Amino acid sequence: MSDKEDNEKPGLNRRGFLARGGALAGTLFLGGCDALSQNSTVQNILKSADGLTEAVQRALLSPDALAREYSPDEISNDFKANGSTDPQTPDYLKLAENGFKDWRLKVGGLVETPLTLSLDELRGMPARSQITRHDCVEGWSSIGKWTGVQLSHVLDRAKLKPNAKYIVFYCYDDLGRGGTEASRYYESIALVDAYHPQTILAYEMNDETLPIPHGAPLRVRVERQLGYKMAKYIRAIEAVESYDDIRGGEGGFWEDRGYAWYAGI
Ligand SMILES: Nc1nc2c(c(=O)[nH]1)N[C@H]1C(S)=C(S)[C@@H](COP(=O)(O)O)O[C@H]1N2
Ligand SMILES: [Mo]
Repeated sequence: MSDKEDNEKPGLNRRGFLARGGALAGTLFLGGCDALSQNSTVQNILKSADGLTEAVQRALLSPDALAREYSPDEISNDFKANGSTDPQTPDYLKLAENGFKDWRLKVGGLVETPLTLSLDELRGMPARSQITRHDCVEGWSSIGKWTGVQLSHVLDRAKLKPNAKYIVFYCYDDLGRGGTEASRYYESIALVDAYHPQTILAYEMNDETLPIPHGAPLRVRVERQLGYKMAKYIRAIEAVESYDDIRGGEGGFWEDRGYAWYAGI
């Protein structure tokens, strides 16, 4: 665990929370002479400092916990497709026309080795499958099986620079209908989520090639997060130190329109 969670969002800065917890505990122990620790108020505070330590540990450990995985018979028959389901941008249509043979994933930003990967190259990397539940903020859920390469493999191949803190996904669909780069879908996640074992770049859904409504040719699955974090129609991945200067500055298409950046579940 590093500064991955140091995401500068009010109320969500686990590091800040830890720092404050440590300072509080330190103050109490420094003042902890016998007479003081007999005092019931002080005892209660000491107890709550224990609770605080536990809360800090939970807060620090929980990002690594796995999302529940389901059995094949629990897969939804009609997994809902949401948001963009049929991108009409000219570059996307051209790629779709020949089954995404010319599609390439660009991996850049704060990396030692920028990459350009074809679907075959991604399929040639170690694959992971998982059956998980997708929860959309709009209030629906569906269970599906996803197969792809762990994002950590791709990032390790590109070798992140030490100052990289977030991974940004740029998509082909112009959900904002602005007709420009700026109105296309994008998302960002912290490194702790990017390196989570269930965070995969999926090219298959339910054992079939990922269909267009669900993000062909490649979408990310970030299983501990709400649906809008899981960018579909990915075209590029960028490692950045901050997303303040990207588009609306809030770290994602929906975030720029008021959604929370951290959508952990
Ligand atoms: N590029 C892109 N990614 C996207 C969206 C989108 O509109 N465009 N919608 C998001 C939302 S709100 C949800 S719930 C999921 C929907 O994924 P699905 O269509 O596979 O159900 O994709 C997310 N990723
Ligand atoms: Mo969603």
